[in-house]
Amino acid sequence: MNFLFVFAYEETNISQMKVHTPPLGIGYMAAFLKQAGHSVRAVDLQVQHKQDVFDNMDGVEMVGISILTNYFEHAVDLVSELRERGFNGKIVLGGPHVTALAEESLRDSGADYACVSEGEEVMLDFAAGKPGEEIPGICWIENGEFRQNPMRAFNKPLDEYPFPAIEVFQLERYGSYNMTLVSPSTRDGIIMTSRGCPFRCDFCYRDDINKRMRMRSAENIVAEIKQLKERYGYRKYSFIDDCFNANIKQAKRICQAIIDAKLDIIFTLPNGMRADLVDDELAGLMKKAGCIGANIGVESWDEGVAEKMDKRLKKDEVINAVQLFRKHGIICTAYFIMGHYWDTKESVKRNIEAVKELGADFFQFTNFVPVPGSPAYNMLRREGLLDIKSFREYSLFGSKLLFKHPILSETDIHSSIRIANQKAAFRLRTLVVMLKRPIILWNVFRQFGQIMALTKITEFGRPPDLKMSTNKTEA
Ligand code: B12
Repeated sequence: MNFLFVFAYEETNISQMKVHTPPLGIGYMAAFLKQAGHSVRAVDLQVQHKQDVFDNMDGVEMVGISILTNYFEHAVDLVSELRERGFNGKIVLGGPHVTALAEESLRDSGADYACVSEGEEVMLDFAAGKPGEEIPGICWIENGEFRQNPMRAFNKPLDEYPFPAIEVFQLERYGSYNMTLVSPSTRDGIIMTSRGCPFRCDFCYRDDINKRMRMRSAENIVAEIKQLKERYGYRKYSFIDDCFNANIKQAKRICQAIIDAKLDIIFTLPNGMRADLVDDELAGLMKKAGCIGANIGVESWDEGVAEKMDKRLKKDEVINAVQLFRKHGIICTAYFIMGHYWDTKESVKRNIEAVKELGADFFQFTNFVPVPGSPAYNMLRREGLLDIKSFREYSLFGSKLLFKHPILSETDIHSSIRIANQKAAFRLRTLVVMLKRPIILWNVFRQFGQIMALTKITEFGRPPDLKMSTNKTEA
């Protein structure tokens, strides 16, 4: 069969900065299909124009669209345009947003099928000619009724999966996750060493399958890196697991295998690691294996709020992890969420104080967005507290307040983010880190405009102490 996959994105937003990386979900599905002898094309709208979709429709029998929440409405537009242009093959939607909101996704888009959770085996079933109505993991609308087949079991070991077929993408158009740590021309090799996460943080998307963690063997990961190196010459890698060190022994095994194989790579861990699962041995092995940057998901500097978010981290554990990364020379960024439903004026102030107390190399403060498929989203929806007019409003940076916060207003949250980011940017530590690593200094200089816009640090004018308003009418 002939398949075309599309990664939904905002047409007007095609980045000149090369910060995007190839979507591995499509890469994996393409690998399964190609292995079974089918023809697969892909258009990634992060780096390509929508016209490329229409130009690639020749002979296509099924279109699969991969969707994250904030690009859902772009996917809806694409479905309509495909139909208007006369495509009458099946259109199947998938990805985290669709898994979380399958019925709404089908009703709002008019697509034929929605895939819940992972799509590799689902697509093989389609390719084998099975009707969607008989495929486990598939949903559809029939006579106005939402119908859903049972979930799949996903028992196949990850080591038996083919490596993602990234050749379906225009690889020269991509860049690196870590624009500040590497030279502008760097392209990342993207690796998923595991699927799923055993933790239950309430702001994070989870489906029934990825509550369970599945791991690849260290040997299998090394083999993929070797292949990427040989074929594409990547030297820098991003391991984009939900949580790289969710299993600390496995994280050590992977680093050790990279060291033993003398791969001579560098890598970063863009997603939040667990601070309570970092020890001296792991930080040392990470460094030896080539890790240049690691991020820690702190989320709140108020242990009570961290507990309510189900993050359950102690400040001591975070400080310890940061010190270990610093000791071993790994650049460490701490992620914080501002304006979580559980945040109070005091907890937000505490987050700002973390800049002084934690001593991470960099900080990233972003506003809380209730992500469909996360426990927080489900809770807010149940309680009737969501205030979402369009999924286009979803963005970690400068997003609208998408729910009724009992205490904080949108302005409170945005100004606290601004203050925190200002404090984080203008520190001796930042200066020292930049002076020690000229590439960081150069990147900051190069991207000054974007960084300013992102952190809104140009918008001074508010006193440095937080003057919060109360939003009692909305409570
Ligand atoms: C890399 C990544 C990104 C990358 C690009 C996405 C990409 N390349 O796929 C970037 C940086 C763009 C990104 C952005 C965002 N991300 Co992100 N990201 C990820 C991350 C870490 C890995 C994605 C990945 O490669 N997964 C591995 C592959 C194998 O899984 P997959 O992509 O889900 O695909 C499988 C299934 O979903 C399904 N599938 C997917 N597409 C399709 C299509 C069809 C037709 C079918 C049948 C099946 C199918 O089958 C695939 C194979 O099994 C995930 C976490 C995770 N573990 O997935 C978060 C994740 C996808 N991101 C998430 C979020 C929330 C975001 C943001 C929207 C955050 C925000 N609110 O701003 C931002 C958008 C930022 C912005 N302002 O633009 C959530 C998604 C929740 C949601 N409801 O959409 C996740 C799940 C993190 C989390 N646990 O909360 N992200």
